[in-house]
Amino acid sequence: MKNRRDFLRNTFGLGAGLAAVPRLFAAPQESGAGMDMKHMGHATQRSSSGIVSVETPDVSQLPWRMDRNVKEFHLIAEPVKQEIFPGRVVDLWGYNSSAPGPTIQVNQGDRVRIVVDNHLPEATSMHWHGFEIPNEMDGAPGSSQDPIPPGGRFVYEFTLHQEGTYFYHSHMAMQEMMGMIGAFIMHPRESYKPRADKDFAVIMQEYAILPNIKVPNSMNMEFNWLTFNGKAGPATTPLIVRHGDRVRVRLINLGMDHHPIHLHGHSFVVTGTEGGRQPQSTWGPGNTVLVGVAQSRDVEFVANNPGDWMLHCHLPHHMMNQMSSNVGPMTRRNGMPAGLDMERGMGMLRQGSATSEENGPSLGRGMGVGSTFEQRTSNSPFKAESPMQHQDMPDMQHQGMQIGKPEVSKDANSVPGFPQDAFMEGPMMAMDQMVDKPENYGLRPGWSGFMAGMMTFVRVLPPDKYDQIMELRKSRKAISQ
Ligand SMILES: [Cu+2]
Repeated sequence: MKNRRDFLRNTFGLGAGLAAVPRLFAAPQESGAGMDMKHMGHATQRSSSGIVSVETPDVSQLPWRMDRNVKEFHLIAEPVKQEIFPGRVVDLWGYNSSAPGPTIQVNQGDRVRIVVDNHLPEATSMHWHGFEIPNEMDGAPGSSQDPIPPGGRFVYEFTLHQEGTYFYHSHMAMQEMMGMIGAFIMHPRESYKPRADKDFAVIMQEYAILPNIKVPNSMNMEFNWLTFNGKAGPATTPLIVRHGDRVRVRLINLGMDHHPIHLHGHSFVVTGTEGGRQPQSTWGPGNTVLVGVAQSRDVEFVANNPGDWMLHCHLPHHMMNQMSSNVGPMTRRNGMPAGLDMERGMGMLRQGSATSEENGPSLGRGMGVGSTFEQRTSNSPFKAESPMQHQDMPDMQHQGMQIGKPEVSKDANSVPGFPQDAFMEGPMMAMDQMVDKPENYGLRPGWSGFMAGMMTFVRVLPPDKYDQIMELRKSRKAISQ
């Protein structure tokens, strides 16, 4: 892209800035019914009205059946085992065996019925976030309905006149922090203009789960597992697009933090919020969008820059896995410190000020251990007996990890602050084989050592490489069936 005018032309669809790129879909018919999603799988499909289905990498699509003129869906609220990272299976609560729950896609104007069964050990209630529907269908427990008791069922039914990126979630606050959310896409009657060639949804969640624990601490105020569609990098599945595609990414956030989502190598425009499509007059170029709690943001860009581009939350701690104050020091201190009581674990002060010398370190709170006054919580030089200190440590394999030798200088241990990323990012953490999948095919060897938390790729591929990955995906699916 040469200049801003080109950017506007490409991104706003104001001209043929991409004439050299072959169109891969037939010319659309702008009229026609909404999309038929009965047979939608992972691959993008375009309806007669020019609308493409939304892909939610790592999350399934919820099937539906027609009951006369009503689209009927079935959701089961239940405890789930979710592998958020290779080998890290945690106990979450979600829908239909996944957290986040499966994605629902409907058309503007649809009459929709959603049967919700509660297989949780406690009451729940399903809220349809941002839906303009009758009050008794809103899912607000105690006011618009009685909560659904364990073993109970509630049938929601409404007509949807809106369009945009919505979501469903439990309206019980602690259950939200156990994973209970799913995307709910309302396709417009007529395709948005300009039309997208690829449409993705990414749900952001966060959990506080200490090492060796499987259940999130939903009471915690700080989080050490950050996920895109239920996976932490490098287990996230890249978004695969063709060079020249117009791409829409729908970002949805439900948690305790706001996430500045940043895309490398491209400028995008924000085209929609949790309230639906925004008028073009509001679109301005950017590369980072703050997705606040309970918000969604649609961004669109023309994938005019080939390569594997990171898409990630830009909060540094949200690009890490299993962060807790004891993870770094654990490798070089004796044993693991015990957690503290809840108040101190949450960083609530009992005396003094937060910035005082004795309290300062405990601001790395949340996991409990960071609040232990007696222990150093800053990164500190290795102890003499630490195996990590051996610079000549041979490359080794540990549970499928590649574990290469990090590059550190000879005097590293004498540099205040060392280590920062030396043992948390890079060859030490690479696990390319463990996260092998068609979408990762052809990434630079060792790539996985630098991906964690809310990180994934937008892979802008030439047509032949794109087709190759789609073929791999198909054959992989055939094998697994
Ligand atoms: Cu974040």
